Amino acid sequence: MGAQQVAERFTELYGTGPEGVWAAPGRVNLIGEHTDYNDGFVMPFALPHHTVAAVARRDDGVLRLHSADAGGGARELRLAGLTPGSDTTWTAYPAGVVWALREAGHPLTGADIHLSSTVPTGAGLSSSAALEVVIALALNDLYELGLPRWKLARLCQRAENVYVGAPTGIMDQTASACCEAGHALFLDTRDLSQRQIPFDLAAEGLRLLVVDTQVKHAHSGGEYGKRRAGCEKGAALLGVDALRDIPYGGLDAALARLGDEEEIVRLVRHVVTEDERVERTVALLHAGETRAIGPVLTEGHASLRDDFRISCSELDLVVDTALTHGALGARMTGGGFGGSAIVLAEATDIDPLTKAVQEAFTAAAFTQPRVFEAVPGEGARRLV
Ligand code: GAF
Repeated sequence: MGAQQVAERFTELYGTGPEGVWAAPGRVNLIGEHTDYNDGFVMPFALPHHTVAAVARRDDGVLRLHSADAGGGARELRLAGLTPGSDTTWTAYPAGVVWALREAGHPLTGADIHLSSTVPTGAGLSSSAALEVVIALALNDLYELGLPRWKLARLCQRAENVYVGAPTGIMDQTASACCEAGHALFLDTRDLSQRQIPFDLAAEGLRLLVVDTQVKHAHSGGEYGKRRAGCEKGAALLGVDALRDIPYGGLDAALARLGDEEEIVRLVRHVVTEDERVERTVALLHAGETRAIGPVLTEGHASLRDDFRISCSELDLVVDTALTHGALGARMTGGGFGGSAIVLAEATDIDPLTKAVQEAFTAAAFTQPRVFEAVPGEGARRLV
């Protein structure tokens, strides 16, 4: 839905026009999975799919929220009554951002908000971060808070961790807030330093597909938190602040020190090797060897499947089918337990490869996946 339609719907709902309209995208993570809460490296890029918000300030301590994608009328909340853990519906995300901004000392007095999104939900493509970041950016502009993008991302993460109760890292919010069109974002999640890496696959005759398996996932469920707790236990056993501090060259020695802690060994091995894969991907792209990142992506999938154990039959089927039909590389993307896979392939192989994946899903009696091409889009921005 375009900015004008969202603004018109806002006017129908609330009786007056919005003060502005903003957009924030979902993301695909090229490589660097479950490294962000280990202070490691990630490399997402923004999708063209985004969440649009029409917003106007209020001065009576009331927050009204409406979404074109959820049933029902506008939900009305009192700012003074916003309480972490009190809301298990979609409104917890925008309300959580308002809560986090106020808790950080920013004197918001209320808002009317209407939202509309094209980011698929539960697909591992960061619909939650898009929702948080669009609200943060709109309120930052309207209330003239002057917060830099990385800080907005941190506040959105706090909303998700504390208000919503999902123990996620900083990647998705930073991707939505800071990505640039035509680039992937190389982010060091320890200090949030960033490099925009040119990523123009079409110019090289390549394409990248997103295959949404339609298997829904949720990070407030226990498995994501268990992996995170396991990584933190690994860091504590090894005497480091975070697994980022285990150098790739010191991995074998670190694993030997973990002895018979088999599960921790697997988690540590994934995180340390995944950080190395991100650095290798950056080096290959820098050297103009884009095709050579394919096998790195595939290695990443094997590590997530066998060591981190967060893949599922549908994701494995996408990866295996794509590879046997000529893909250069393929992996699950995002938090796992369902969601989406990405496939890097020659442009000329895309149609037969897509057909092969669809046929494999039919043969396995799985729900048909949603397949689309991902081209790095713009980060969050004001539209009107
Ligand atoms: C989810 C989380 F929100 C991110 O912080 C990150 O941990 C990702 O899973 C896995 O890389 O998207």
